[in-house]
Amino acid sequence: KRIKLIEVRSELGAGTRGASLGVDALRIACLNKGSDYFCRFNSVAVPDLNHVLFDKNHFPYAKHIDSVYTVQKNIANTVEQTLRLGEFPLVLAGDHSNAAATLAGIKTAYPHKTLGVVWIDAHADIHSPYTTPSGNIHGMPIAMALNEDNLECQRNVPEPETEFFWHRLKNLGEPGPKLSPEHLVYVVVRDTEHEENEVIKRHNIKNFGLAEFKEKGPKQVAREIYERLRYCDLVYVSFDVDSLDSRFSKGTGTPVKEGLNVEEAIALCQALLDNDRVVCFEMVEINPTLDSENTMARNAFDILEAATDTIQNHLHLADATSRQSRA
Ligand code: DIR
Ligand code: MN
Ligand code: MN
Ligand code: MN
Repeated sequence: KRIKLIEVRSELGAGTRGASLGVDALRIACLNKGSDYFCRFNSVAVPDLNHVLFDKNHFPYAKHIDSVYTVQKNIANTVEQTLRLGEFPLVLAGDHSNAAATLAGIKTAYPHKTLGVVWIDAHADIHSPYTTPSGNIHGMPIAMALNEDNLECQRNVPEPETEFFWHRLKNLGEPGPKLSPEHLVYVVVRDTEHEENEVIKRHNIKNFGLAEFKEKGPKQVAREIYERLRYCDLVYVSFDVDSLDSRFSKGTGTPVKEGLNVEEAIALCQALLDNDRVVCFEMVEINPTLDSENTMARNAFDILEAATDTIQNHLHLADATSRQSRA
């Protein structure tokens, strides 16, 4: 079984421009560190529609949602095909809205399996067009996956065209929810709005906050996450680089203080990815236009490389075991 890199340069869902350059910033960090990382894996690029950022935005409560929908269909198909070919999709994406499509692709490849999600992020990304304060779709992928409008906390009245595309996005791939709330675990979420807090409370979604993370350490946190996800057949780990403390993540659209340091992020990813049920890993929101010396991407690349090593060791072990049982 091999890793396949899926590169998604869409930044339509972000509020700040530049996340489309994140994948290439990682590639430059790789070259400058003298690593052969990007030579070791096959990669495929999903088309982006970033040119529409120069057009008028017609959807104030879900900016460029028509184009986001087109991009997401392609991502979901690519992830699904990668899994069907027996490869491990490792997604490197611009803004985090794309993660909803990754999830839809996994669910389409495995419609009868129960999916668990580990969301490592400063943000809960659980807004809908009815609650968003910004209209930025990167704040909405978890709501898409849960099929959650959170009308209890409605503050916007989106126009019918927005509702049309929102409905389509929630039903991407297999119609209906891709995920149930008890199979979602947040790590270091710390910058949420009132509407998000309400829906998190209503569904009783667990967040391992920074204090709990520091107290327990990455290994114990990973153990407790897998204890919570024990009924899930498959696990998907999504890593937003703003989970890092803003001292190490200046080059992201919405940095937040009091987050992980690079060593903690590496240890957490290693502990989580050292597991047979993980079917996909993703890294998002690197924006090299916001820092100097490519610091964000250099930090992110160290995490990516460590995470990938863990995944690869695991895939090799699984291959060896299946060879043994065939023999
Ligand atoms: C905020 C920020 N909750 C919003 N979200 C971010 O605009 O919806 N998500 N930055 O990554
Ligand atoms: Mn338009
Ligand atoms: Mn995010
Ligand atoms: Mn975030």
